[in-house]
Amino acid sequence: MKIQDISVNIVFDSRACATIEAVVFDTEGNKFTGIVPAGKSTGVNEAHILDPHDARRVITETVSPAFNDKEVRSIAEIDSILLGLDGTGRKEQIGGNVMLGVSIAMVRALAFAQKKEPWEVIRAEFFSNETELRSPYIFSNLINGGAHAANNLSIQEYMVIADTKEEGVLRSIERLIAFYKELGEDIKRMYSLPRITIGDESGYAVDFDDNFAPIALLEKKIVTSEMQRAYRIALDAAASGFYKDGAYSFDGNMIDEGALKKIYDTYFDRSELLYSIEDPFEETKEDAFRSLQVSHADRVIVGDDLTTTNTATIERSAKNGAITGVIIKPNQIGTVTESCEAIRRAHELGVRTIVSHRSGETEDPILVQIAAAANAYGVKIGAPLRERVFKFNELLRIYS
Ligand code: 2PG
Ligand code: MG
Repeated sequence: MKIQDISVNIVFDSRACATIEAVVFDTEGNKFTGIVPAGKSTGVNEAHILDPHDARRVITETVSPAFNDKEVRSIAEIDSILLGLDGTGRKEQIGGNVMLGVSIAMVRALAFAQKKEPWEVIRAEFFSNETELRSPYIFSNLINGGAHAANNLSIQEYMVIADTKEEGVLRSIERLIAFYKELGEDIKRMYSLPRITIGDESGYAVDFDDNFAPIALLEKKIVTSEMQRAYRIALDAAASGFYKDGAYSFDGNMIDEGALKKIYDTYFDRSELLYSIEDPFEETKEDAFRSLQVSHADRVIVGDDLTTTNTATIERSAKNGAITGVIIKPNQIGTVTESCEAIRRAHELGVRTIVSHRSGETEDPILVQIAAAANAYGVKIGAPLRERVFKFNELLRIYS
């Protein structure tokens, strides 16, 4: 496939913040796009993001000329050109958002040229050992707190992990939608609310009695609706968001790391269905992650801000015993190639991979294609409402 040139549209994400859509044209006049989402609870080591207007200048002046009239054959080749144009670890020169938008659009261009789906092209290049197509667990964020909601919860996300394998993806999503709607009615009744607010990822965002109350509610609802075989519970504490000067702000108190660990211990003891906790401590406190993982070897501690989709960091944290699960967010690292390498290494180390959206999302569903290519353990895609539905729909296109 031969590239003609690359341009960019400034578009808006689900929080109405400006982001970029890279537009790649091949020499036959076909056009391919890639849109970049944005996080709010971001890790300090995430790739540098250029302001969309600067991104437009960089694409026009630097990136497009590098691809002009260029024959490209693989994702790795394209991404190595992008990485070469930047030359910095944190993508400070051309920006992680510029790289990712172009990288995604190029995957679509390659897929079109080969008359394949994006996941097939990604698989052929990075995951050729995967022979079957296994649908991922859906991590669906039904109750929002932390930076994603204006309520009293320190913990950012209360998710159900829906098993899609037994009943198939369509039936699982139908059931999840019904569960989500009923949960909203339950919360209204429980707290006598005339209406219910939702957060950035479409989960319910009301005040609760304390940070455990949403877990208790989900556990009870799963059991009463007889979904124990299909649903477990996952948290994303996103603890850097409620950490300041050595203490965590939790249930109205400032507490230290040891006290927070004890609280998580009781959560695991009180909730049989609680399976995983993402970023339980501030993002540099790897020892605390490890101590929680060691105490609960049958549960999964997940790195996100801790690991920022960086292969070397994932390897270090996994070898240290700090995590047995990891979040993969392409825009934390910058290119599709680096995201796939991170997944590949995680799988080699026996770490469960969960390919994730950002709280500021768009209509671009590439994360689902990457998850399908890799047979990732899970996809983390919010509650089944509003713009979050686009990722559910992409699952349906691939798996049903
Ligand atoms: C997270 C993400 C997505 P954000 O912390 O895992 O849920 O949030 O995109 O705001 O970083
Ligand atoms: Mg997270």
